[in-house]
Amino acid sequence: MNGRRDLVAEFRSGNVRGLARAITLVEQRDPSARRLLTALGGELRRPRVVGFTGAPGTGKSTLVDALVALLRRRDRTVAVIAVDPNSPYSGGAILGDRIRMQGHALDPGVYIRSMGARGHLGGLSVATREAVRLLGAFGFQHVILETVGVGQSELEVAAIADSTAVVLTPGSGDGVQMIKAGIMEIADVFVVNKADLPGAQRTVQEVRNLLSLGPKLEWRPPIVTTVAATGEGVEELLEAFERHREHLERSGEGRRRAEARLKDEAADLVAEWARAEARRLLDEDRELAARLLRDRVPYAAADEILTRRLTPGAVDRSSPPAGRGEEARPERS
Ligand SMILES: Nc1nc2c(ncn2[C@@H]2O[C@H](COP(=O)(O)OP(=O)(O)O)[C@@H](O)[C@H]2O)c(=O)[nH]1
Ligand SMILES: [Mg+2]
Repeated sequence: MNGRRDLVAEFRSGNVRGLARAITLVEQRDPSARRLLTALGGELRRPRVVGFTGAPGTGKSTLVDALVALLRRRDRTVAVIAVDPNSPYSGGAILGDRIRMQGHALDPGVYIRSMGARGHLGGLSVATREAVRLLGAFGFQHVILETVGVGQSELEVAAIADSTAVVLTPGSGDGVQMIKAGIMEIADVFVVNKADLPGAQRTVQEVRNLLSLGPKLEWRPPIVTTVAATGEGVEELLEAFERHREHLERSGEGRRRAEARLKDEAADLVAEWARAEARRLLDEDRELAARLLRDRVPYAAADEILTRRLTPGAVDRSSPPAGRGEEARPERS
């Protein structure tokens, strides 16, 4: 129940607990997080953000761990967020990852946590973007996003990151799956990890063939082979990210993506708010609910909610209007 000043002061003090609390508030979609982000407005520095996606077990966490170690050897600070849309749990890393990442546990230049969905439909990508913003404001130079679960998170992480690596392993033969899932499009870099296992070169060739089927783009995603377990190839991976970053700057694609990200985020915030408001009105306004049930189709009710609530300033007007349902939680404290 700390007030806004405390939260801002705690965050600015550089204490990692302030950062952790702020990210938890963001994750809970607590309005005080938005007030913190607004207060930090002038201090927001965009960190370099890379994302890792790929099937479970391909070695993403091991790779991320090796990349963190490399960045630390170069005196860069780095935060890792494990994004798990299927998990209601959060606040700590998945057990296996936590054990692996323990080498960095006492290093203040490294921050690691996972973020789960906590039942907020669509809220995870809004929350992840805000967490990235907080990490940048806190001073982290790099942020690494790792997808934990499978599903939507691949595309969401790719939409947030500057550069996205798709991690494959030898013999996984999932080329067709990748095309189906739209994974080819989101890869800025391909990683064939576990190159110590047989078949790595064949997998590289498969990806090369798949790429040659696609449109000729200005940026041809490089294919980097790694052995995450020993750190082999991780320097090359970092170089590939750097080259992609230079391409983004040179081509104007980086600016285009940054603009798209902001538009996405604004639209997501409106959608998130509107959905919560609509649910609240439908739960609280008995007449509205009765009419909806009588209509048997939702269109008139949806229209009415829009005309009642979609007025200028509504997004910031967090006090609930007339009709006090017991479920209504005051958003202002
Ligand atoms: N042989 C081999 N095994 C690896 C390599 N990288 C990771 N692994 C192993 O693959 C398993 C899954 O790794 P993990 O990083 O948890 O995969 P994630 O689910 O994609 O995060 C673990 O047992 C790792 O030790 C590698 O380069 N070679
Ligand atoms: Mg993992």
